[in-house]
Amino acid sequence: MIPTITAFERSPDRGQGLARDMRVRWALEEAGQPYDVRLVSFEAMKQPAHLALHPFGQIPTYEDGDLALFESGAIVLHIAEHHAGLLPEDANARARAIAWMFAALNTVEPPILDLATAKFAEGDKPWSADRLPLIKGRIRVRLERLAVRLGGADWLDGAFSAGDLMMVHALLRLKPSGMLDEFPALAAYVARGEARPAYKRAFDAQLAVFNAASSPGEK
Ligand code: GTB
Repeated sequence: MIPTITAFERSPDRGQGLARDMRVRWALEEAGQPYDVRLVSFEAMKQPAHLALHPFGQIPTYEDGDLALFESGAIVLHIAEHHAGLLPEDANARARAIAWMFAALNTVEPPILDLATAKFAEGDKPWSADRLPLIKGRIRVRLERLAVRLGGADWLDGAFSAGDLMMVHALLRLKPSGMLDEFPALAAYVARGEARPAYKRAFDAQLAVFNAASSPGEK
């Protein structure tokens, strides 16, 4: 039995790996776990069949036998707990790696998401120009502290872990803004994540979906 995840039928990022199925694909690739993908349209995500899996009608979801999960963090943690390679064996190191997963999701990612919302969903609002520098300031505060903690290390706490996977993916969303380049150690950290063979396999798989949907003959 291999797990099935859901992903966008046609990703708004044009296959650049920013949608959250990417973190699940990446974790599965790191774990060496084959998986199936069910592609869903925006319409299908809001239909009862998908809402039964995901209460908010989003991707990604994860189904494995009797288990159905939503939330990319919960899915990656589940994969990491059931396969070697994404969490340390030592109990304290494991707890710290999980703390980095939460830090990525709860502390670093929120202002990064605010920036995307302010630019793309609220860019036409009269207050948008005032809000953008405030959000960028909040992101910089997080990046400064993260860069200090990373220091000259390759990964946040010893070997690469699910904490790094989540952090790198959250930071990737900043690339187009140029803000990551203000912190060369973090830009290099993200590049190290992208250079991992498992990341590349996951990226290529989701890009192939977008390319297939965009090829001539497809609607
Ligand atoms: N907290 C949830 C998780 O981590 O799993 C959030 C899930 C989520 O936001 N899913 C998005 C979704 O299904 C896709 S990933 N949206 C459809 C909807 O809500 O109706 C977010 C995302 C979307 C697009 C880009 N992009 O184009 O760059 C990047 C990220």
